[in-house]
Amino acid sequence: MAHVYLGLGTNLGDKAANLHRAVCGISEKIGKVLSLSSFYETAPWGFTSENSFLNAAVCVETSLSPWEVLHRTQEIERMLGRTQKSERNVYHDRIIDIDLLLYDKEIIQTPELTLPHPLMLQREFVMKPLLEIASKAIHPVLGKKLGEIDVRSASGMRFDEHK
Ligand code: PH2
Ligand code: MG
Ligand code: MG
Repeated sequence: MAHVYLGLGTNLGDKAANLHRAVCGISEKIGKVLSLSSFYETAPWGFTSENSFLNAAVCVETSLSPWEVLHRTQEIERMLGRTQKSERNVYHDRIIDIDLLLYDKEIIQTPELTLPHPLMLQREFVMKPLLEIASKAIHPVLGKKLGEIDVRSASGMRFDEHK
């Protein structure tokens, strides 16, 4: 069994309901949800929108591979009505977004999947909920517990420095 941390975000419709539905889908299709963070209202990051976000993080125990987890999260996104995918950091409003943040101590760099999530340390909307449930989880690239990483200085790092 592996532990996978997922980041959830939504900025359309009934956002709390969207997060709850995503957590249900995750427990049905990916594995046992061991922890769920609080829901955080956050300002859109990296694009302009009138719609604020609700963000959360979950820890899931799974027997699936990272790629199977990725495909299942995409299925759940489609099930909840997501149509558009972000491409090359051009973001859109969305019903639900489920991102893989950490999968045990796996370091993976493929066009389809990068783990740990290459932008997680730069994003307060990811780190706030994640630190609530995973301050003792290890960031395998930095070799440190998340709670021991100086997120302020890490957020100044360039994308490819901790890829
Ligand atoms: N997700 C993005 C881009 N910007 N901003 C906030 N506040 N929350 C998000 O989940 C988010 C974002 C890309 O997936
Ligand atoms: Mg995302
Ligand atoms: Mg995504």
